[in-house]
Amino acid sequence: DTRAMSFSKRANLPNTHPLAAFLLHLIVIKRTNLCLSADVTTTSALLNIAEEVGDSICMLKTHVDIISDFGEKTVRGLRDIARRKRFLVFEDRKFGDIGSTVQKQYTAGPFSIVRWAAITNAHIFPGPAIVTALKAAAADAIAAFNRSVETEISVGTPRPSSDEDDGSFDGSSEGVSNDGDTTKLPLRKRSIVAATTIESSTESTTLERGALDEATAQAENDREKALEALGSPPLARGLLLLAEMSSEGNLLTGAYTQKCIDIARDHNDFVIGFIAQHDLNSKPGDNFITCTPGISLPPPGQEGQKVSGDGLGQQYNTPHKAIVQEGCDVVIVGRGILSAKDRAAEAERYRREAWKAYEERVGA
Ligand code: 5IU
Repeated sequence: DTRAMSFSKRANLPNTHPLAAFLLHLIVIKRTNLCLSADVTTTSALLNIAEEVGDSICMLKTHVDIISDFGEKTVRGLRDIARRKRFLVFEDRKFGDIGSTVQKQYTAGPFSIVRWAAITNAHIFPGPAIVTALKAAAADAIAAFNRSVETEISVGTPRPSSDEDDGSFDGSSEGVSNDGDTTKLPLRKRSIVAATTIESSTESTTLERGALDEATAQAENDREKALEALGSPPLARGLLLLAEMSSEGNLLTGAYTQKCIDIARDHNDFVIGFIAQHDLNSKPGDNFITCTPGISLPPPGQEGQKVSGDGLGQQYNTPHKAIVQEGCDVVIVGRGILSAKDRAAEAERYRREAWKAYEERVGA
């Protein structure tokens, strides 16, 4: 039963996707199961909020199609902050088309999401091919990236390490100057290991498992050391399936949600979890991460008050209800944090509440 299980234990279950294992370890070390929903419309607003709340989150959720000046600056800026503050980037793209189209939407166009977002999500109403198509596109993109790294290493021009160290990549050779250090071969090896894991799931993390366990165990005392031991995210991509929504009258219920679980089980080498309003792990072996939007807290000093919605269909629950009663793992918060006067302090308040709720659930 994953509800009563600690995140560290879940990270080490067999068949845990390397990216999921990384995220679970990160959550434990940073003591945060909070995801910020950064629904802002400019690059500078995005980078500012990422910088302000980065320490308090495990994941930052974007909607890149609302960023008016999206470009290389957005990608590089976000990558730098994510690497420094240690969080994963999740593009809330909600893919929902036939396989051939979503592959292009994932890898091409002005956004080329696969390059910079470790995690994205998809609806399953087009049928299971949406998952296999995105999985194949991710594997291709990673393989192409590895080939380019190999080529550059063999001709003695390794890519700057910053391009690989955070599990993001460019897919283009932009020839950024570097220190010319050709001894960085382990990068290539690591990348290749990671690429095979996207096909066959777990092999790569077992290698580092001992170190990771030690890292999470010592996180209590020395967070920085633990983060260092955790290292960079694997060069892998993961998908969340939209199993349930928070909005009033939505149609993602009953048999539809059940179908979503079936598809996730069939593809747990790529599907790392769900966007859902409650924990959907029910069979032995299920270890999906439940990420839950529609979360808010009453303002400080008004604890008894209920925040019910936004007048546009959104419905809210508290972190406590989502995590303890419904068994959700990661809470996704947008306006609750974005509209606060002190956004860093408000993110910390959400982080504390969500983490306390998790500890209550697992009896820590
Ligand atoms: N979001 C939801 N509910 C859902 C799904 C996605 O709110 O069921 I699927 C997104 C929309 C928005 C964020 O980007 O999560 C929630 O923002 P607020 O916390 O500001 O309501």
